[in-house]
Amino acid sequence: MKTPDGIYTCRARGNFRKKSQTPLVGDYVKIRIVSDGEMEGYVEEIEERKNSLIRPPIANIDRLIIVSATANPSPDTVFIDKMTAICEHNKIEPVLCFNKSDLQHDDSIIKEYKKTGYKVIVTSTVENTGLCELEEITKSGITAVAGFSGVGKSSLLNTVLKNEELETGSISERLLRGKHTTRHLELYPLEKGGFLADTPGFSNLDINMIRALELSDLFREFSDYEDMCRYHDCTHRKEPGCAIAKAVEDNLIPSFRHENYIAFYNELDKIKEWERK
Ligand SMILES: Nc1nc2c(ncn2[C@@H]2O[C@H](COP(=O)(O)OP(=O)(O)OP(=O)(O)O)[C@@H](O)[C@H]2O)c(=O)[nH]1
Ligand SMILES: [Mg+2]
Ligand SMILES: [Zn+2]
Repeated sequence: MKTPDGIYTCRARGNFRKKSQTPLVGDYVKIRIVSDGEMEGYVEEIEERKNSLIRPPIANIDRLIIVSATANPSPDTVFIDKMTAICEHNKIEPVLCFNKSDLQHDDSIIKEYKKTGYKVIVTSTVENTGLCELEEITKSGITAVAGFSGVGKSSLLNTVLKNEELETGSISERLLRGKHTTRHLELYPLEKGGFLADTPGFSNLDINMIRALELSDLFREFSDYEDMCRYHDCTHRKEPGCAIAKAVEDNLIPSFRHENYIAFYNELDKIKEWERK
């Protein structure tokens, strides 16, 4: 735990486990110092969280940069759209980053995402492009990254964190020896006051905490149209006179965003209230 007097190594006390509460990276906590010389203590209390995520497991962040690679591996809209919905649900600002723009790729997904209203940045740590924008976005507050393994999260953060050297590695190195992949989540301070969190890559995402009826509010670009649906209780799936479907037809909303919305809605609609996490 970081304190004005330095960093203390802390254990969580048993009473958190009873309350099934676990301290997360990013938590503000009260600690009891056990040994000043050894800089050891116990976490006594977790302050109320502004927000928290299950994946990556972090609390109190201001924004989440959802990192995809333009190629190798190619972007996955299901992952991106689940992640943006989870951010909206938790009132965390999502930023979409498409890295490895130096590789041969198809621009269409990037163009489509620009229609959603989310901030989109296109970067390459090889050609050093888009990195000023990344620096600008991360200069204040707490920023975490999320994305598949190998998309370049640690490489991107290294360009902003001038005096840290986060582990990075090629996909083949990773598969062969399991090396250079990020294994733990850590917050790194920036000179100007912000913090950056590097996180291990992951691909499976649960959206069970979201209710089907809430979902359309979590697709930001839908808000411009949904008041114009013929039925006020339109779920924007197959109803006649749906303004979302019309906006998709008019190329104002990406069709894959609407398709993902429908798939997520149908998935969430099947979940019983007591099954929710
Ligand atoms: N061509 C290209 N390769 C890149 C770029 N950025 C990173 N890489 C390479 O992609 C590989 C993976 O980069 P990492 O930064 O380790 O990826 P990561 O997202 O942190 O991966 P995990 O820690 O496993 O989640 C490395 O070999 C990097 O050199 C880029 O802009 N262009
Ligand atoms: Mg990494
Ligand atoms: Zn509708």
